[in-house]
Amino acid sequence: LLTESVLRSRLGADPAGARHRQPDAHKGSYGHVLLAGGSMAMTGACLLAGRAALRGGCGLATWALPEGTLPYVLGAVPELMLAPVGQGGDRHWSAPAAADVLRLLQTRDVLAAGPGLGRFAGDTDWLRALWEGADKPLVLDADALNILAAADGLHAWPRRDAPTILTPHPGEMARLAGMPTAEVQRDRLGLARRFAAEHGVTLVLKGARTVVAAADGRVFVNATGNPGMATGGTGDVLTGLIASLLAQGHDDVAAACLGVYLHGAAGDKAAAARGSAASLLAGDLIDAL
Ligand code: NPW
Ligand code: AMP
Ligand code: MG
Repeated sequence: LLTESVLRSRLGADPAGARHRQPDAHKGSYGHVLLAGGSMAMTGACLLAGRAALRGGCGLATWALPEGTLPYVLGAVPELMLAPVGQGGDRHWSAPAAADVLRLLQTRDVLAAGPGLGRFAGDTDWLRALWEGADKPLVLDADALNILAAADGLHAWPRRDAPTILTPHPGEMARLAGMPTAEVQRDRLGLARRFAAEHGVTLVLKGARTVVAAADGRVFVNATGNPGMATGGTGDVLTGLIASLLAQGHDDVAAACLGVYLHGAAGDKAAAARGSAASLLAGDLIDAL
């Protein structure tokens, strides 16, 4: 069970919850997150992930987005840097953009891909290029997981040398594992443990009582969070937060455990402040971080 006292020491926070920052720190000291995602109708996902990454403490965050969507997001999150990729005018991802993402990653510390991506021609090639080419920690969420599932799963894909975190909700897990959602929910712990070990990844199976499974067989259950978090965009916030913790040097299992704990705790704090879980917005979690 993920508890506050265990995680507080891992996070380097004092008893009041404040996180230590070196007095002579600069923005390069805390890592640079690269996000790849977004499409014309789902620009919010990476705006949320990017803001969550910065609130999570990383020094810099860049969002690689289809070039044609740039005018629609300029200034929405001023702290977030924007890197237009793909063919001129693209409002959705295209397969050649994988090379652009890998080029950007050379000067960043972690890649998180998937939020708001949608499906596009050549998407399996795109994801496979990132899977094989990214020599930094990789977080896959949302549509990246759906692409993975449609590509016949991970069986035929090589093991990655760098850490890999997958963050499916039960619907995405069902697609990945090739079973109905109800079956995923029947044995969340067992399924997460088997999947992580079989594929050599850290698996974050989201939903009430999120399960984190490490490739070495360890399994953690999170107790923070509330049903108010069942609202659009909260998963995108988690993706940005986990990427941020990776960029700051936490290993994959620690980043996943800390991320889900803090994400749920932020949801609880935000729901209490608002007085109603039902009114919670994903952005409230970011402010509560
Ligand atoms: P059902 O209905 O039970 O059969 P999808 P998505 C299931 C982006 N977003 N327990 C459930 O299935 C994302 O980043 C953009 C049980 C549900 O209907 C993605 O790119 C936003 N079942 C894209 O949208 C804000 C559960 O999964 C189905 C479950 C699509 O992502 C919103 C839905 O999953 C969004 O984040 C649970 N706890 N949770 C933006 N502002 O830009 C989920 N399910 O079909 O994969 O769609 O998650 O909305
Ligand atoms: P997503 O479906 O990708 O937007 O992710 C939803 C996020 O909200 C995940 O982090 C879930 O664990 C969290 N969440 C959704 N419903 C609940 C719930 N009933 N209790 C706690 N957390 C939840
Ligand atoms: Mg999601």
